Amino acid sequence: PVTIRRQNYLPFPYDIATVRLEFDLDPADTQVRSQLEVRRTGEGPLVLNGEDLELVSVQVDGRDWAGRYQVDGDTLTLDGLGTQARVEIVSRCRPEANSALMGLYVSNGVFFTQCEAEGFRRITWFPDRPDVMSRYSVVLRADKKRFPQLLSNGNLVKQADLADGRHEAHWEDPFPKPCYLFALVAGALTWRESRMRTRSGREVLLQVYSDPGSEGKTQYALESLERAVRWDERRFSLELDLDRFMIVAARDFNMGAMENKGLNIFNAAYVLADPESATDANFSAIEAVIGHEYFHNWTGNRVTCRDWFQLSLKEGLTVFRDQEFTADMMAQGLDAQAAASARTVKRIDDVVTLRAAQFPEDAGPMAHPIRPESYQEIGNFYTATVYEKGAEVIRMQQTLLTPAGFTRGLAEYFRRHDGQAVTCDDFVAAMESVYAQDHPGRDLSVFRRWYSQAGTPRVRVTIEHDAATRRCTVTLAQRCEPVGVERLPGAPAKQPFHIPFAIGLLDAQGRPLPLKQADGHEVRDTALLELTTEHAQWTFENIDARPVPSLLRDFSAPVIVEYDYTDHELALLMRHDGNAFARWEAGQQLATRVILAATRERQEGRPFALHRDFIEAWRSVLTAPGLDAAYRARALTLPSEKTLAEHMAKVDPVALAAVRDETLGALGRALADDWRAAVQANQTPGDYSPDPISAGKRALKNLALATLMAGRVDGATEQALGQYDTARNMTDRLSALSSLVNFGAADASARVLADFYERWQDDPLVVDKWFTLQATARGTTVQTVEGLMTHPAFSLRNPNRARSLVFQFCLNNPYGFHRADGSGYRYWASQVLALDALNPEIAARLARALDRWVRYVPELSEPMRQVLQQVRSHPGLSRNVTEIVSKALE
Ligand code: HT7
Ligand code: ZN
Repeated sequence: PVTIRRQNYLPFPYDIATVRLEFDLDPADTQVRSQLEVRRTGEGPLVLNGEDLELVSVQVDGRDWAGRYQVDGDTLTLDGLGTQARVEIVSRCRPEANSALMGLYVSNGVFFTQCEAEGFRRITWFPDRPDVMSRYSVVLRADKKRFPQLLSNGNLVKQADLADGRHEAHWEDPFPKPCYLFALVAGALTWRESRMRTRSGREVLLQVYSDPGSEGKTQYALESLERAVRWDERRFSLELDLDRFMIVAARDFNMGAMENKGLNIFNAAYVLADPESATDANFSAIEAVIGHEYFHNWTGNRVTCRDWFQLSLKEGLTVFRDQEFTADMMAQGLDAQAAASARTVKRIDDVVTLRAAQFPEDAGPMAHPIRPESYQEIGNFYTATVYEKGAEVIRMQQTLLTPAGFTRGLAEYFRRHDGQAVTCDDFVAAMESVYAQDHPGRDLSVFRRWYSQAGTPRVRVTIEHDAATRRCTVTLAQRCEPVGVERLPGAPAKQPFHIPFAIGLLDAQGRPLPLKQADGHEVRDTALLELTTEHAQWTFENIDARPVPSLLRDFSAPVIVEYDYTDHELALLMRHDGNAFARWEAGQQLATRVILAATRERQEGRPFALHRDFIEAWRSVLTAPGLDAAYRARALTLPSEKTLAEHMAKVDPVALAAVRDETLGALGRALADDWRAAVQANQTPGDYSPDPISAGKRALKNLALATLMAGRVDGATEQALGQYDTARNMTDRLSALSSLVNFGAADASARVLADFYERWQDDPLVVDKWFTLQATARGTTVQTVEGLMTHPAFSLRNPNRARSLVFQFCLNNPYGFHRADGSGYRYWASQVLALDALNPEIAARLARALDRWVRYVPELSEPMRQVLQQVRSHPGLSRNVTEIVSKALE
């Protein structure tokens, strides 16, 4: 496979000012006529990309160009062009046969496109790269009965009926864009719409399209879009620049959604919701993803990426923006204390995701900087690193500049680059211009290393206290092991990062100490230490006794902190830390310590016992006054197996999962009365609302129910069955079902599972939940999953369905997947290969399940290695999967 390198970037030697596309849509055989206005700006022939296309004709300035063009694999090369030329290409493609869901495809009888990253080349021949920006006009023609709605980017300028029952629509997008933002949708769709006035007074039309019959489920999506439009105006003074903004839900979609200019295409899972069929988590994901795609209109579309190495320019920044949007929406309308807690809850959720998905990636064979240096298949680089770590890198810039400074920096970025395709470095330069103004003599040169170096830095903290001088010295020392290609001979040595490290100090009673530095600089209770070298020291004055440090408050940098707390200190922080994030963190650290110690004991054959102090620490959180339910639920949730595994020298996933379950069960039994009280105190009678307070109550109540079930506590099964039967929203129904399936008796569990399917079999998004529950259930084996694959509702071709069963089993069922007989791994190999024949992008995501095989105990790592090798040697393997398994085996 060919490796593409960032350093080899060259500008495209032609401008393409306008693109006119005419589609004669037919599911079996679609014809595309493309007219390009081309102007030479550099050297060489015009080289266009195309994949799976049948070339019909090539003309230049109205003349047949036969003999002066060549097709070589996936490129079309045109020679002999003058300085200016009109190139016209006619080609054909087969949307119905497109199971990869890249380019033009048909889902549930509707035409959709997906062009990012390199899907436009499956629609027509074109320089398929983000730095070629053009104005598009599009004509769509199709049978009017089967495809009554014909949608594309921009404004609808003409519609007409044609002969033979066909009709056409003409669309013009006033904004130049790269081809990855092109979109069309054609089919029979229903829609919901609203009009709003932007803050400069323009009226805009907002529309959400979906399958006929689903119109009752699009209200939350439309309201979320309205909230997103308002938020971007308020927070960053960014206004919707179009007259019409459309969202369309697709049943078959490779990712979450796509930000095509004015015509966002969404996985239906992030559009459709009502209280009966969608959970609190679904509602919150809908708002977040709608926000995310809408925010791309400025961060991604108005200013786009020069090349795909810069992907985090738009993705990291837009994830940061959607995180801020969600935090603001959660805090909206609450008093100051509740608002602060709601923001902390959001921060905790984001950090949990980062630690579970990105930290392992950053330590494994696919480790890459947020701006990768090379790739074989760009589809493999839509990663937690580019997205989630990318967002952390933006957040650190906001921390260093302050929110007001960051807003000025973003305005400067748009002032410099609106309408351009730029690099991550251009973004940092705009931020740096503000940073340097506000901090004379300083710059972001060390900070830029976050873009070029991979791996999670570790920061070791040392505290020294001198009773005589009443001084406390804090030393921070950072290190970051080389990862991925950084380990290869000749790779440059790793340099220190610029780490904003927020810290507080508590006295022995847990009271915050005012932080006065030796240079006279005084802050109330949190100091932001900027570590830019391997190690550095800060001294605080007027401190009587050795304090307890509260470290990396609000997770001010994506690093791992090393500090040897005593159990007593962690318990103190859990009770008293004024920083709610650090308070949560203390509980997680204590739980991690307890579960890891018990796992070691189990491996040594000793019986499980949960220490009294830990139970009391958990009781204190469960019963402490003044904590809201959402926060309490997070603070009482044990760290996930994925996070715990990162702390083990060699991972024994079954032992770990068993000990985590036993810990949960022991907490259920020891604190049964308190959990029962939590169930009673957090009922949400009345009409369902997904607001964060109600969702928080449901989260705590359902955690309590699951914990009681895990502890096999008297009355828990009846409680769960009662909740399942009487629930008036999907959150409560599914939580009860999940507790029963995971911890209940087999007959009760089978009965409710059958009942659930019976009720919801006509709703694909709920059927996905039904498959997921079974895929992840304790007790599920490969045989169970293979049985479910023969269910009439199962199809590997639909990514949501494949994710709900196959992915969930391989990624989130430690007991079933990691069986010592290797059956889980053989199943993984068979599914990677089956998916690869249909949809390489999805197959490559499944392939990553064994990324970190070397981290497992030898009884598991060896069979993992064998199946990885088997997949790698499979003839005809896609570039996508080849890259993943080859890197895993390197
Ligand atoms: N920017 C979008 C990326 C995307 C995508 C990439 C590869 C294959 C299919 C895809 N669908 C969407 C999503 C986003 O981050 O907003
Ligand atoms: Zn995005």
